[in-house]
Amino acid sequence: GPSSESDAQAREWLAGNKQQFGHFIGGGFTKHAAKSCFDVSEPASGKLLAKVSLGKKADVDAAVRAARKAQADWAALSGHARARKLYALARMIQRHARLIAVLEALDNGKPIRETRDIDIPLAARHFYHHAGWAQLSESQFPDQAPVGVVGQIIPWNFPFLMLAWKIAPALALGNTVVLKPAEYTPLTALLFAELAKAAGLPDGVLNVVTGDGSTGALLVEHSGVDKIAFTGSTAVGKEIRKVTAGSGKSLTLELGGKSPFIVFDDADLDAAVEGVVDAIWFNQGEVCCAGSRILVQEGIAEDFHDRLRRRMSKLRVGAPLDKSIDMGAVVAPDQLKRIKGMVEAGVKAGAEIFQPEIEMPGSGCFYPPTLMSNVQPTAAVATDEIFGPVVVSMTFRTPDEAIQLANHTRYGLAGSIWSESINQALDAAVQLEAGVVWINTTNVLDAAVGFGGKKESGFGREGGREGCYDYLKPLVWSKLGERAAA
Ligand code: TXE
Repeated sequence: GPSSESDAQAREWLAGNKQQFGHFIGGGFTKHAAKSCFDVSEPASGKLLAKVSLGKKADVDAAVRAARKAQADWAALSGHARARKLYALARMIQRHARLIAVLEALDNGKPIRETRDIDIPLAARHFYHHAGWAQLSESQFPDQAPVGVVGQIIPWNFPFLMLAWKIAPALALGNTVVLKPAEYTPLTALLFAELAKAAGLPDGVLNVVTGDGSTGALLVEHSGVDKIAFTGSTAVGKEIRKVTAGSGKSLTLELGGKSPFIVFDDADLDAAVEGVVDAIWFNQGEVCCAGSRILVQEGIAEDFHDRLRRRMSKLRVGAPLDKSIDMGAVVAPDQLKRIKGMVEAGVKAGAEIFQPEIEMPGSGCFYPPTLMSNVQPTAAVATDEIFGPVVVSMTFRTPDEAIQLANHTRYGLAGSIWSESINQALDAAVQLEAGVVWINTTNVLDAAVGFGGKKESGFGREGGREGCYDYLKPLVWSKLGERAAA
């Protein structure tokens, strides 16, 4: 109907590729590996979208070789010349925004409204922003050189945006890339490779090898890779750190979170309720910096929960291409099972559960918006990342207790504070152990601001000047002073 975005263009692109893909290496697609491939399906319907090749050692070798071959020439370009290529990529994304947005919604299950208004425009912005850094690279980083060949491994929650976060700074500063997208959602990365070629990106500067964790592990172990940039689970991040330790490879990790969402008794409660909607029901809660742990001051807890439950009853869950929905499907049956299991364990451990009586699609990977209150701070639902549309809520009495509870986590990615008192909010903000703290807002990200974690949420920054340094290494160590003294 008229309220649904058309999928015709995306289906046409898939059909044009016979719904079969090889890897993108050295400027072109390799032959589809029919004997070693995996299915990529729509989580909302279970329908097959494409068969995608499972990267083996020979594929990773070929991609790393292509990236190595291209690196010296790419780095030797002037910053201005590289900037022109990044601007071309940004414009290419804008020109094909609708196709990318629809393909992303089909592959991931998230609402078209979000891919159209958030994921894809932010990805374009990331390339524009980093074109600026390329332009300024000689003047801003005169004593730095590119790291070299970078292996980048990304998750499935923001497939296209994470691709932009990884690729844009790497290319801007003269590195070449082998990207390994997540097995659930490799399609927009393959489309991007095709668009990058059309935008005139030199062969080998960007290579995409599809596959699962075994393909990612091959990239991590590869001796021809100078740096690994990983976004994903803390468990895999720890494994990658072990494998790369002592190898000389640079490493940045952006891992999980269990970010606190603190509501003080002087907060604007309706604004805070809207904040929760953004914090945990945006992208079905599959957000590393999701505000998944509400800490609400005792005196207002009942009122706050009442308002929140009323708001939850107005959320709409449905097909990704329906423009009127708030939440789509979670990414895959495995993830749905995982969410269900964690919630059931939480209920067994004594939590109270609220799920609104809203219309839900009859089949597909859908899970309702869920509030769990009366949660013990030590319960698994309170300590472990659920990565779904489930928020837990606990109460506190004093600001000190709020900080203690907030920091009582192995993670440290983000935090959100709601209060009408600037002193109270700032006092709390500086005490939170988190890479980013928002006051009276949440999930605000920008290409110009370094994003990253503390504690088990990882290290390294993406975005802005800080993010640039993670794709550079010192070029010269000047001994001039010493010589002059001698
Ligand atoms: O993540 P994985 P999964 C969390 C979230 C989620 C859970 C499991 O809690 O429920 O992790 O998701 C590649 N060497 N997050 O299993 O496995 C893999 O192919 C190299 C939070 O999907 O970490 C994919 O490309 N690579 C998170 C990527 O790593 C390996 C986003 C992420 O997959 C590998 C995703 C290995 N040994 C999940 N094993 C966030 N912070 O945003 C897997 N991969």
